[in-house]
Amino acid sequence: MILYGRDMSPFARRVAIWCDLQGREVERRQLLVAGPQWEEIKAVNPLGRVPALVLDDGEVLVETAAIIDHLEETAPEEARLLPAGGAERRRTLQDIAYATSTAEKIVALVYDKVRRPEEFHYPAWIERLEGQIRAGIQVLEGRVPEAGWLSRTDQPMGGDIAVAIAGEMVEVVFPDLDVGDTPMLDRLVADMRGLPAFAETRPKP
Ligand SMILES: N[C@@H](CCC(=O)N[C@@H](CS)C(=O)NCC(=O)O)C(=O)O
Repeated sequence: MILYGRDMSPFARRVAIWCDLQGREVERRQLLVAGPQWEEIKAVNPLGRVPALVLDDGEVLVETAAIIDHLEETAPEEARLLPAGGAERRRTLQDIAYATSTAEKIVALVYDKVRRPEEFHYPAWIERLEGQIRAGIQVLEGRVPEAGWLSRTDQPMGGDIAVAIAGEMVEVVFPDLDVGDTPMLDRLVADMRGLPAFAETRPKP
């Protein structure tokens, strides 16, 4: 399989780590969704968005949730990273949902504050995004247990991957943004750094 998208994309990174924890081999194409590399991405996903996962038979999957759905459906039961059902699955999907919302706002802030020329900045919107990121990070902080994994098992699963990616991304990309105290989230990110798949995909701004 070939995965399009850089580690800087919290969504592409999630797919990369998910594949690794499931023991799947994936070739990475770490292309930027801007400049000349965008053409290469558009040849795979006409919308020019990542992640895009090209399966071994050439089929292209887009949208993180749809890609993860495929990975889960085709993995042997013991390699799945989502609980099968009930309250545990619901809780994990909500961990992922809050992490996704937060990551979307971090990405939006990158576009509005970093990529957009300064004369086109819209301060009220930037302030709104920063407030949403702060709120999202604090929701995630409240969902991380004092010890152990979000999965409540002896290993990290899908919720841990998504939440730790959002927590680390804000710290790497916007180190000066005040998101409040996050001791639980910091502990989770530190624990996740023990996994090569997480440590080796730390985004480089
Ligand atoms: N809902 C999408 C979001 C993907 C997304 O926002 N990707 C960004 C990179 S982090 C992208 O492709 N940006 C370029 C664009 O949207 O034009 C998913 O989960 O796959």
